[in-house]
Amino acid sequence: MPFDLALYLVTDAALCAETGLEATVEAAVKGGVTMVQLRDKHASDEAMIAQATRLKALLEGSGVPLIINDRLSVAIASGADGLHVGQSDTAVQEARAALGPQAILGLSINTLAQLRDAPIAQLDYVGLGPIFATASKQDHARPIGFEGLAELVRACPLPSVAIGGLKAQHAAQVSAAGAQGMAVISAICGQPDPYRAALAFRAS
Ligand code: TZP
Ligand code: MG
Repeated sequence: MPFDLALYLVTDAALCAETGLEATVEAAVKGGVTMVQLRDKHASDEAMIAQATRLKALLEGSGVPLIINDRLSVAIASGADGLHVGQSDTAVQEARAALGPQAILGLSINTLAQLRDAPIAQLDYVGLGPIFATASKQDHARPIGFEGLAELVRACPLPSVAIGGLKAQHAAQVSAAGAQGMAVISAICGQPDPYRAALAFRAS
């Protein structure tokens, strides 16, 4: 499936609780979100498969891919379009072997050393960050700022998406650093109007 990293929504069930996860995703996609990642550190695999299946149905025909965070088995069982792994999750080679060549596979990168060690040929994109400290991810790595982002982008042969504390007002800096897009949780999840929150990114 072709993909566009421009505005990549990463979900947080707790933050989305008031609006509802599906309603949030639906509104955000109407507002211009181009990729959706289902991320849930607490749900059982079964609950996550059920949620992914609902999101996949909701996104049907939109051209917006559904990516699963961390859990290879959930990505496979739900028929999601891809998987995003961190440095200490399932190895990229193992994920690629299990998912096949068509799946969209992304990896989180925080340092040049991690980029050097990444199996680039097995990956479709990288997530670079965190740009800023954020309450949305526990024990996140050291923030890299826009200078760190630009340094990683220069060294990276793959499309990249910046993540961590990003708001619509940062769009120009992300694009100046050379990343293809922005990944966000709290700037859309838990906002009173996720449609307008997404629209704000596309307008800036
Ligand atoms: N990985 C690095 S920072 C982050 C993840 C999943 C959380 C981003 O959330 P927010 O609310 O957009 O800062
Ligand atoms: Mg992870």
